[in-house]
Amino acid sequence: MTADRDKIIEVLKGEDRFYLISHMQPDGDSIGSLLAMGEGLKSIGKEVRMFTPGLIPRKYSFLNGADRVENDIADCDPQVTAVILDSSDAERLGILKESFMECRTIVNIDHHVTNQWYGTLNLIDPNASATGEIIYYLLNEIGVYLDYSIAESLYIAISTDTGSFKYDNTTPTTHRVTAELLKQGLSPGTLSQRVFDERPMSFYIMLKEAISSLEIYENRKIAVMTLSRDIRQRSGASSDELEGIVNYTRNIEGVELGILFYVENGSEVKVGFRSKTVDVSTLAGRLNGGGHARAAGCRLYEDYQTAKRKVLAEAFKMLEQ
Ligand SMILES: [Mn+2]
Repeated sequence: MTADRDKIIEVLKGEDRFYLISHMQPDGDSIGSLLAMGEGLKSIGKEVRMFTPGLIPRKYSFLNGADRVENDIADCDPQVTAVILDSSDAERLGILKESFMECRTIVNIDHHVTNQWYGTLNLIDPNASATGEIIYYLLNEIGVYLDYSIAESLYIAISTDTGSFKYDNTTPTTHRVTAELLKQGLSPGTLSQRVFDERPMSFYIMLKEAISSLEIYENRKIAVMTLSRDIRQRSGASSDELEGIVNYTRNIEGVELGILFYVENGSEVKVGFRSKTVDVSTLAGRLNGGGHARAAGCRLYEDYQTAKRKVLAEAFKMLEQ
């Protein structure tokens, strides 16, 4: 937590113009938080532009405001307050980083324990299940009425980051906030079918490939799956459709740590970690990545075999402790 909270409330109330930015490879929390904050500030008369350095996954495009999110900025005015959401470090802003890091006031709102505190004002609450949970309280405090569409965006933010209220980051507060959101008449069944259950055929083609690549290490405590960009392209899946495949590694009985290697090319490998009890944010941190205790990731600029050797060496070390 941070002492900047009151100052951030002041800025949100007092300033008139905002750029809101969320991270690359946008997930439900980053998109939901961005749209809720954007629509909320607009509803109290603020001038708002919303940004994300990547395309919004199709399954979130129904959310109110999604069609107004921009991907680049040519005319960044450093006098406008930048509010950066759900991004543990500025690198997560990709091509937008340089423009927005020059803003005079940078408000950093996040719940990742690994957050780098790169804002001029920082509100980091690792106890919040999602950035959306933090936004819920901020919007209430600055006098925004949470209408149906804002509630829907916040519900998507919270339900995705808690894996439909299944992960250990789900707290009594999470449920209290969600209960308030549901009062707007949201339809949890329809939303979860749309966002969690229904997947494009390309996802299942990828899943089939991932499962056939399964390897088991360390007395069945570590499960590893590998996918290549080539396989992804052949399946027709977009990169956001990979989301969720990594969970299949952890869900194997007896497995403590699940790892998905996603081979980008001959010199870059993306790695996803999932665990049942061990802290994978520490593991990812040792490999210059980050994330949460049960879900984290990193990126190695090596060929697949080298990257795999390094990652497994760290993983073995961690499980021995
Ligand atoms: Mn998040």
